[in-house]
Amino acid sequence: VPGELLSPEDVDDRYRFTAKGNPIIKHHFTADPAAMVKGDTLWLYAGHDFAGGQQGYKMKDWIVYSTTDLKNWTEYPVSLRISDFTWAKSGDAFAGHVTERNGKYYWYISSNWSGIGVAVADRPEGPFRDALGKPLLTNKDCFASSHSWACIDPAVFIDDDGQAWIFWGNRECYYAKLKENMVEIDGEVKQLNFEGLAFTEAPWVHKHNGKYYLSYATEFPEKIAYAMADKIDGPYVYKGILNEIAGNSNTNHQAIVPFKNQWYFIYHNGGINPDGGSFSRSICIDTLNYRADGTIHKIEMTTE
Ligand code: FUB
Repeated sequence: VPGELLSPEDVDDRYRFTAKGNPIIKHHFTADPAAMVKGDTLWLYAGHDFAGGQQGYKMKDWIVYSTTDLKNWTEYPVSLRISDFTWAKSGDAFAGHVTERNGKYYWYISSNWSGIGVAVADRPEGPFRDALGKPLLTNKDCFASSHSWACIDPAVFIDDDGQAWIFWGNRECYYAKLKENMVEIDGEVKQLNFEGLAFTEAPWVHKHNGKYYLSYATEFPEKIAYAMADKIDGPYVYKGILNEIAGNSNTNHQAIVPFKNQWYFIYHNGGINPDGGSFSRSICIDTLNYRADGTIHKIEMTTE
Protein backbone atom coordinates (compact mmCIF):
# COMPACT_ATOMS: atom_id res chain seq x y z
CA VAL A 1 0.00 0.00 0.00
CA PRO A 2 1.63 3.30 -1.03
CA GLY A 3 2.87 5.30 1.92
CA GLU A 4 1.86 2.77 4.54
CA LEU A 5 4.27 2.55 7.46
CA LEU A 6 6.20 -0.65 7.82
CA SER A 7 6.96 -2.03 11.24
CA PRO A 8 8.94 -5.07 12.37
CA GLU A 9 5.65 -6.67 13.41
CA ASP A 10 4.15 -6.68 9.94
CA VAL A 11 7.33 -7.23 7.94
CA ASP A 12 9.00 -10.48 8.83
CA ASP A 13 11.36 -10.63 5.89
CA ARG A 14 13.10 -8.57 3.27
CA TYR A 15 10.95 -7.43 0.40
CA ARG A 16 12.40 -7.79 -3.06
CA PHE A 17 11.25 -5.85 -6.10
CA THR A 18 12.41 -4.89 -9.58
CA ALA A 19 12.63 -1.22 -10.53
CA LYS A 20 10.86 -0.37 -13.76
CA GLY A 21 12.14 3.09 -14.67
CA ASN A 22 11.81 6.19 -12.48
CA PRO A 23 10.61 6.50 -9.77
CA ILE A 24 12.43 3.34 -8.76
CA ILE A 25 10.22 2.59 -5.73
CA LYS A 26 6.53 2.60 -6.49
CA HIS A 27 5.04 0.83 -3.44
CA HIS A 28 6.13 3.49 -0.91
CA PHE A 29 6.67 7.22 -1.05
CA THR A 30 10.36 7.87 -0.48
CA ALA A 31 12.39 11.09 -0.25
CA ASP A 32 15.74 12.63 0.68
CA PRO A 33 17.99 9.87 -0.67
CA ALA A 34 21.40 9.18 0.83
CA ALA A 35 23.50 6.56 -0.90
CA MET A 36 26.54 4.59 0.21
CA VAL A 37 28.50 2.21 -2.00
CA LYS A 38 30.21 -0.73 -0.36
CA GLY A 39 31.83 -3.36 -2.58
CA ASP A 40 29.38 -4.36 -5.27
CA THR A 41 26.34 -3.02 -3.37
CA LEU A 42 24.67 0.35 -3.42
CA TRP A 43 22.84 1.08 -0.17
CA LEU A 44 20.04 3.60 -0.34
CA TYR A 45 18.71 5.32 2.79
CA ALA A 46 15.40 7.05 2.26
CA GLY A 47 12.98 9.24 4.13
CA HIS A 48 9.51 7.70 4.15
CA ASP A 49 6.76 10.07 3.04
CA PHE A 50 3.07 9.47 3.65
CA ALA A 51 0.56 8.77 0.94
CA GLY A 52 -1.06 11.63 -0.99
CA GLY A 53 -3.18 14.14 0.84
CA GLN A 54 -0.72 14.73 3.68
CA GLN A 55 0.31 18.35 4.14
CA GLY A 56 3.76 19.05 5.54
CA TYR A 57 6.88 16.99 6.06
CA LYS A 58 5.75 14.69 8.86
CA MET A 59 7.63 11.49 8.19
CA LYS A 60 7.99 9.02 11.05
CA ASP A 61 10.72 6.67 9.85
CA TRP A 62 13.37 5.94 7.26
CA ILE A 63 13.74 2.89 4.99
CA VAL A 64 16.88 1.04 3.84
CA TYR A 65 17.27 -0.47 0.37
CA SER A 66 20.13 -2.27 -1.36
CA THR A 67 20.94 -3.29 -4.92
CA THR A 68 23.84 -4.70 -6.89
CA ASP A 69 22.53 -3.71 -10.33
CA LEU A 70 20.14 -0.71 -9.79
CA LYS A 71 17.32 -2.91 -11.10
CA ASN A 72 16.73 -5.61 -8.52
CA TRP A 73 16.24 -4.13 -5.05
CA THR A 74 15.87 -5.38 -1.50
CA GLU A 75 13.90 -3.42 1.08
CA TYR A 76 14.69 -4.11 4.73
CA PRO A 77 12.34 -3.98 7.70
CA VAL A 78 12.35 -0.45 9.13
CA SER A 79 15.42 -0.09 11.32
CA LEU A 80 15.26 3.57 12.33
CA ARG A 81 12.33 5.71 13.46
CA ILE A 82 12.25 9.29 14.61
CA SER A 83 10.84 7.96 17.92
CA ASP A 84 14.23 6.24 18.48
CA PHE A 85 15.56 9.77 19.15
CA THR A 86 13.76 10.70 22.37
CA TRP A 87 15.12 14.26 22.19
CA ALA A 88 13.57 14.87 18.75
CA LYS A 89 10.52 16.66 20.05
CA SER A 90 9.14 17.71 16.67
CA GLY A 91 9.12 14.08 15.54
CA ASP A 92 9.72 14.66 11.85
CA ALA A 93 12.10 12.27 10.10
CA PHE A 94 13.95 14.72 7.87
CA ALA A 95 16.93 14.04 5.62
CA GLY A 96 19.88 11.90 6.70
CA HIS A 97 23.18 10.49 5.52
CA VAL A 98 24.91 7.15 6.21
CA THR A 99 28.62 6.46 6.21
CA GLU A 100 30.89 3.64 7.35
CA ARG A 101 33.94 3.88 9.56
CA ASN A 102 35.92 1.06 11.19
CA GLY A 103 33.19 -1.51 10.51
CA LYS A 104 30.38 0.58 12.03
CA TYR A 105 27.63 2.36 10.13
CA TYR A 106 26.66 5.88 11.21
CA TRP A 107 23.30 7.29 10.21
CA TYR A 108 23.19 11.06 10.67
CA ILE A 109 19.56 12.19 10.74
CA SER A 110 17.75 15.46 11.11
CA SER A 111 14.50 16.44 12.71
CA ASN A 112 12.75 19.71 12.04
CA TRP A 113 13.42 22.12 14.97
CA SER A 114 15.23 19.50 17.10
CA GLY A 115 18.56 19.25 15.31
CA ILE A 116 20.87 16.58 13.95
CA GLY A 117 21.47 13.22 15.63
CA VAL A 118 23.51 10.12 14.88
CA ALA A 119 22.58 6.45 15.10
CA VAL A 120 25.01 3.55 14.85
CA ALA A 121 24.76 -0.04 13.63
CA ASP A 122 26.98 -3.04 13.02
CA ARG A 123 25.44 -3.70 9.63
CA PRO A 124 24.43 -1.32 6.80
CA GLU A 125 20.77 -2.34 7.09
CA GLY A 126 20.75 -1.91 10.88
CA PRO A 127 19.30 -2.23 13.41
CA PHE A 128 20.42 1.32 14.26
CA ARG A 129 20.32 2.86 17.73
CA ASP A 130 20.74 6.47 18.83
CA ALA A 131 24.49 6.73 19.53
CA LEU A 132 24.31 9.72 21.86
CA GLY A 133 20.88 10.02 23.46
CA LYS A 134 21.09 13.71 22.61
CA PRO A 135 21.58 15.75 19.44
CA LEU A 136 24.99 15.99 17.81
CA LEU A 137 24.16 19.51 16.60
CA THR A 138 21.37 21.90 17.47
CA ASN A 139 20.14 25.23 16.27
CA LYS A 140 22.61 27.03 18.52
CA ASP A 141 25.37 25.59 16.30
CA CYS A 142 23.74 27.51 13.43
CA PHE A 143 24.93 30.79 14.86
CA ALA A 144 24.02 32.96 11.89
CA SER A 145 20.50 31.64 11.65
CA SER A 146 17.36 33.69 11.82
CA HIS A 147 15.01 30.72 11.92
CA SER A 148 14.46 27.56 13.93
CA TRP A 149 14.89 24.77 11.40
CA ALA A 150 18.39 25.69 10.22
CA CYS A 151 19.90 22.55 11.78
CA ILE A 152 18.84 19.95 9.19
CA ASP A 153 20.15 17.92 6.27
CA PRO A 154 23.49 16.45 7.42
CA ALA A 155 25.97 15.27 4.77
CA VAL A 156 29.16 13.52 5.85
CA PHE A 157 32.31 13.11 3.79
CA ILE A 158 35.44 11.18 4.81
CA ASP A 159 38.41 12.57 2.93
CA ASP A 160 41.36 10.57 1.61
CA ASP A 161 43.43 11.58 4.65
CA GLY A 162 40.80 9.99 6.93
CA GLN A 163 39.36 13.26 8.22
CA ALA A 164 35.56 13.15 8.43
CA TRP A 165 33.55 16.32 7.81
CA ILE A 166 29.90 17.11 8.33
CA PHE A 167 27.99 19.74 6.33
CA TRP A 168 24.39 20.79 7.01
CA GLY A 169 21.97 23.66 7.08
CA ASN A 170 18.93 25.51 5.82
CA ARG A 171 19.44 28.97 4.33
CA GLU A 172 23.03 28.94 5.61
CA CYS A 173 25.48 26.10 5.04
CA TYR A 174 27.55 25.06 8.05
CA TYR A 175 30.40 22.58 8.39
CA ALA A 176 32.67 21.06 11.01
CA LYS A 177 35.17 18.25 11.48
CA LEU A 178 34.07 15.02 13.14
CA LYS A 179 36.32 13.17 15.54
CA GLU A 180 37.55 9.67 14.66
CA ASN A 181 34.68 8.26 16.76
CA MET A 182 32.21 9.91 14.33
CA VAL A 183 29.88 11.02 17.12
CA GLU A 184 31.63 14.18 18.34
CA ILE A 185 32.32 17.48 16.63
CA ASP A 186 36.02 18.30 16.51
CA GLY A 187 36.67 22.01 16.95
CA GLU A 188 34.75 24.93 15.64
CA VAL A 189 31.57 25.02 13.58
CA LYS A 190 32.03 27.33 10.59
CA GLN A 191 29.76 28.80 7.99
CA LEU A 192 30.48 28.19 4.33
CA ASN A 193 30.12 31.21 2.12
CA PHE A 194 30.09 30.90 -1.63
CA GLU A 195 28.93 32.94 -4.56
CA GLY A 196 26.20 31.99 -6.99
CA LEU A 197 22.62 30.94 -6.35
CA ALA A 198 21.73 31.00 -2.68
CA PHE A 199 21.88 27.91 -0.51
CA THR A 200 18.46 26.61 0.54
CA GLU A 201 19.33 23.17 2.02
CA ALA A 202 20.46 19.61 1.15
CA PRO A 203 24.27 19.89 0.93
CA TRP A 204 26.16 16.90 -0.48
CA VAL A 205 29.97 16.80 -0.78
CA HIS A 206 31.82 14.45 -3.09
CA LYS A 207 35.28 14.31 -4.65
CA HIS A 208 36.25 13.54 -8.24
CA ASN A 209 39.74 13.72 -9.76
CA GLY A 210 41.07 15.62 -6.76
CA LYS A 211 38.35 18.34 -6.84
CA TYR A 212 35.68 18.85 -4.18
CA TYR A 213 32.08 19.29 -5.27
CA LEU A 214 29.41 20.85 -3.07
CA SER A 215 25.92 20.35 -4.46
CA TYR A 216 22.89 21.84 -2.75
CA ALA A 217 19.25 22.75 -3.17
CA THR A 218 18.72 26.35 -4.26
CA GLU A 219 15.63 28.59 -4.50
CA PHE A 220 12.09 27.28 -3.97
CA PRO A 221 10.74 25.24 -5.69
CA GLU A 222 14.21 23.78 -5.46
CA LYS A 223 16.79 23.11 -8.13
CA ILE A 224 20.16 21.53 -7.38
CA ALA A 225 23.17 23.79 -7.92
CA TYR A 226 26.84 22.96 -7.47
CA ALA A 227 30.20 24.56 -6.79
CA MET A 228 33.77 23.26 -6.98
CA ALA A 229 36.85 23.76 -4.80
CA ASP A 230 40.45 22.60 -4.40
CA LYS A 231 40.06 22.23 -0.64
CA ILE A 232 37.10 20.78 1.21
CA ASP A 233 36.48 23.97 3.14
CA GLY A 234 36.66 26.08 0.01
CA PRO A 235 36.69 28.58 -1.45
CA TYR A 236 33.92 27.02 -3.57
CA VAL A 237 33.40 28.42 -7.05
CA TYR A 238 29.81 28.32 -8.27
CA LYS A 239 29.36 26.24 -11.44
CA GLY A 240 25.64 26.36 -12.16
CA ILE A 241 22.45 24.35 -12.00
CA LEU A 242 22.93 20.61 -11.98
CA ASN A 243 19.29 19.57 -11.82
CA GLU A 244 16.13 21.55 -12.60
CA ILE A 245 12.95 21.46 -10.50
CA ALA A 246 12.01 17.78 -10.22
CA GLY A 247 8.50 17.69 -11.63
CA ASN A 248 5.79 18.57 -9.12
CA SER A 249 7.94 18.43 -5.98
CA ASN A 250 8.84 21.73 -4.32
CA THR A 251 11.91 20.13 -2.77
CA ASN A 252 14.79 18.45 -4.53
CA HIS A 253 17.44 16.50 -2.60
CA GLN A 254 20.40 14.70 -4.12
CA ALA A 255 22.92 11.97 -3.41
CA ILE A 256 25.87 11.66 -5.79
CA VAL A 257 27.91 8.44 -5.86
CA PRO A 258 30.09 6.40 -8.20
CA PHE A 259 28.85 2.84 -8.68
CA LYS A 260 30.40 0.27 -11.03
CA ASN A 261 32.26 2.75 -13.27
CA GLN A 262 29.42 5.27 -13.58
CA TRP A 263 28.43 8.24 -11.43
CA TYR A 264 24.77 8.50 -10.39
CA PHE A 265 22.51 11.35 -9.33
CA ILE A 266 19.82 10.13 -6.93
CA TYR A 267 16.97 12.53 -6.09
CA HIS A 268 13.24 12.69 -5.53
CA ASN A 269 10.26 13.99 -7.46
CA GLY A 270 6.52 13.85 -6.86
CA GLY A 271 6.12 11.50 -9.76
CA ILE A 272 3.69 8.78 -8.74
CA ASN A 273 0.21 9.37 -10.13
CA PRO A 274 -2.28 10.32 -8.88
CA ASP A 275 -1.04 10.84 -5.32
CA GLY A 276 2.52 12.09 -5.78
CA GLY A 277 3.49 15.65 -4.93
CA SER A 278 5.57 17.80 -2.62
CA PHE A 279 4.72 15.75 0.47
CA SER A 280 4.45 12.36 -1.23
CA ARG A 281 7.74 12.08 -3.01
CA SER A 282 9.51 9.31 -4.89
CA ILE A 283 13.19 8.54 -5.38
CA CYS A 284 14.65 8.48 -8.89
CA ILE A 285 18.11 7.63 -10.24
CA ASP A 286 19.78 9.08 -13.32
CA THR A 287 23.36 9.11 -14.57
CA LEU A 288 25.76 11.97 -13.84
CA ASN A 289 28.50 12.75 -16.33
CA TYR A 290 31.55 15.01 -16.16
CA ARG A 291 33.09 17.14 -18.86
CA ALA A 292 36.86 16.97 -19.44
CA ASP A 293 37.34 20.11 -17.31
CA GLY A 294 35.59 18.49 -14.32
CA THR A 295 32.32 20.41 -14.61
CA ILE A 296 29.15 18.32 -14.74
CA HIS A 297 26.57 18.03 -17.51
CA LYS A 298 23.07 18.97 -16.41
CA ILE A 299 21.14 15.90 -15.23
CA GLU A 300 18.68 14.49 -17.71
CA MET A 301 15.69 13.34 -15.68
CA THR A 302 14.28 10.16 -17.21
CA THR A 303 11.33 7.91 -16.60
CA GLU A 304 12.94 4.83 -18.18
O1 FUB B 1 12.05 15.92 3.74
C1 FUB B 1 12.10 17.04 4.59
C2 FUB B 1 12.99 18.09 4.04
O2 FUB B 1 12.58 18.44 2.73
C3 FUB B 1 14.43 17.70 3.90
O3 FUB B 1 15.14 17.68 5.09
C4 FUB B 1 14.86 18.71 2.90
O4 FUB B 1 16.09 18.48 2.30
C5 FUB B 1 13.72 18.66 1.92
O5 FUB B 1 13.84 17.61 1.01
